[in-house]
Amino acid sequence: MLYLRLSRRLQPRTQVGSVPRQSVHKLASLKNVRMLPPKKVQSLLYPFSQMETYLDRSVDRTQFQHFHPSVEDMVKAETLFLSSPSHKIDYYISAERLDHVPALKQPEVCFIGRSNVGKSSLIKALFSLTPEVEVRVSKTPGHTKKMNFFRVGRAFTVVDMPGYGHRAPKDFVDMVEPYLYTRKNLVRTFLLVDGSVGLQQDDLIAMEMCEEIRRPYVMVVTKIDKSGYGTLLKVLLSLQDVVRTNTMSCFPQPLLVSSLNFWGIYLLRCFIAHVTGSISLTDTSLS
Ligand SMILES: Nc1nc2c(ncn2[C@@H]2O[C@H](COP(=O)(O)OP(=O)(O)O)[C@@H](O)[C@H]2O)c(=O)[nH]1
Ligand SMILES: [Mg+2]
Repeated sequence: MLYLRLSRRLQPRTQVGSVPRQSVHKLASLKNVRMLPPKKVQSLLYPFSQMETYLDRSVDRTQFQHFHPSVEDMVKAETLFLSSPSHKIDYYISAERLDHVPALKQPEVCFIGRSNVGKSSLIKALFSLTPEVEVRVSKTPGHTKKMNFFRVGRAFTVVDMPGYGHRAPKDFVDMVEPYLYTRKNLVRTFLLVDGSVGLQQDDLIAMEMCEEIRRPYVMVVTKIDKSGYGTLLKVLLSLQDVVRTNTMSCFPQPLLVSSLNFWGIYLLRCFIAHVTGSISLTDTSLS
């Protein structure tokens, strides 16, 4: 009888009209990831490490490891991406115009890049511990026409931006550029480039714009699951070259991610937690 009552209690409740709880991906949390074979853990946590063996000896590795937090730091950062009654993570608001953007005090990070580069998918992967946060991922390019704001408790906000390039240059010029110039609480811009196609003309223009704005930004290479290491290394080295020779405000280390299989998601969570001042890193030996 007691067993029956207990098991009934432990079963998820589905009320009429309530939103069914979505399941959390098994790779969303480091708790599960750390139980995988060490090589797999290494590639999920430090995606660059799997490419290192293919890199010519003459290439300086340290430029790819400026930010190299410990696993413990990543665990600390992960707790910020877990919603709780005292630390609610939710979709907050969308803005179609700059004057609709809410004034917020907490630090903010934003994701920009060409349409279809994987901005929304990346934000979804970052929030995968809280899958009920609604992040729209489209099959058609240029879907995100609004700036979408997500609140991570009182710690920081994350903004998903309309893409540039295919069919969406106007939104970008009208909204994204003035936002980047004027947003006071913006602490970092993540500029995404598609690792399976490499730097495009539009990406170079976006980098130029970020340079003009002179606020700190970071290159993020997306969809690294799509191409082989050879192609990816070529993309990475040419990007590194552009960053080294043409930029002042860009973080020297591009971050590698795959939202599909979670490579680099834990490192990026830790980077965001760090730049928003939400955690202090304990192990900074390589950072
Ligand atoms: N293979 C792969 N596909 C991805 C990845 N991230 C996004 N995509 C796909 O790329 C398309 C565009 O993604 P989306 O996040 O909507 O791009 P956005 O326009 O920049 O927001 C979708 O079909 C995604 O499923 C990734 O890491 N790997
Ligand atoms: Mg999108």
